[in-house]
Amino acid sequence: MHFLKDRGFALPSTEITPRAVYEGRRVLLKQVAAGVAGSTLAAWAGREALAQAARPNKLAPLAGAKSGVAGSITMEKPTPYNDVTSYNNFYEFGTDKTDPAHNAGRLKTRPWTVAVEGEVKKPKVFDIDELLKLAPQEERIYRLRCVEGWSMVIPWVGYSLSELIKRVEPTGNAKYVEFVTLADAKSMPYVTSRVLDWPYVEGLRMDEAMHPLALLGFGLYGEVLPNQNGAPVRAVVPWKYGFKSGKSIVKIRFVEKEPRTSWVVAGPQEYGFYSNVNPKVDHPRWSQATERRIGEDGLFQKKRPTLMFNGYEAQVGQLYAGMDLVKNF
Ligand SMILES: Nc1nc2c(c(=O)[nH]1)N[C@H]1C(S)=C(S)[C@@H](COP(=O)(O)O)O[C@H]1N2
Ligand SMILES: [Mo]
Repeated sequence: MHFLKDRGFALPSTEITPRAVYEGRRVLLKQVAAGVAGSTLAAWAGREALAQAARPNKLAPLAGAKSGVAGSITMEKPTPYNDVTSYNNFYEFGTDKTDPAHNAGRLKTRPWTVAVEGEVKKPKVFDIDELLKLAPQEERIYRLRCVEGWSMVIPWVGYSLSELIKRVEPTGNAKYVEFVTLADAKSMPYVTSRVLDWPYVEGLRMDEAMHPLALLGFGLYGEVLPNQNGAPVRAVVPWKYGFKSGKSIVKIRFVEKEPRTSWVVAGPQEYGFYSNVNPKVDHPRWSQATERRIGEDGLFQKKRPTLMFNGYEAQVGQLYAGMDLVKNF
């Protein structure tokens, strides 16, 4: 099943995910029968080995007080640390799920600055250590639902993005926020590839960005972010598909027009700007009705139903009142 890997460069990410994983056991068994599942199983076994490995060395502690933001602590069981940090999407480091864990060690997270600019009264280049202390760090336990059909539960450490936004004072022209992430060919082997349009760009409408659940994340499991999870700072937007949550941010721009985000550029029929988790709107190539929870069990774990807005409907539903969510997918 070599071909999946070889075709990787020509296709959007989701095609790279072993189909058997998201289509379930029935398809996998069919493929086993056809003799093509070898590398799917090998990839899965390799990832399992990484996930089971003892934690190498702990990262610097980053304490977060339990958040009081409504809906910010899910009662679901957090995904084990080793799964959260060994099954990743961070295409700058490769397209296999274990590539980021293997390759992101080269990323240098100090010195690091985040330029906040555009339609704001107080533009500023923040040093990462200043940004870390801008507001009290909180622990938020969020579900993360990838557009590929898997999910995790991650105890993040960070603070509401709105804390930063308030301080830079957006002008009346600021309608959207654009996140630009690092594209450094020296440390990121895939930014010279054509997998995506680099740098990785994502964006939110201003009211979405101001929602208290939208997080600027600096850590997980009480420690600073591992590089593969987007160190030293990333966005975490729990009601949207995972790709909206850009990793290793270097620039935050306030703009008037909807940003041209990397995934919309890559496949506008498949990835919309809104990307709200929605079990009723299928991806053109697969259903979004269910998801596989990483780390819970083996490859044959029963799927869970996917929830509207990833379970955050009570908190964020109002942002989309009156909008056609099939058109604005
Ligand atoms: N810069 C950057 N950010 C990114 C990605 C990426 O490839 N590059 N992948 C996205 C996708 S598809 C997902 S599902 C989440 C995964 O976050 P995690 O690996 O920490 O679980 O990161 C998102 N942020
Ligand atoms: Mo994703």
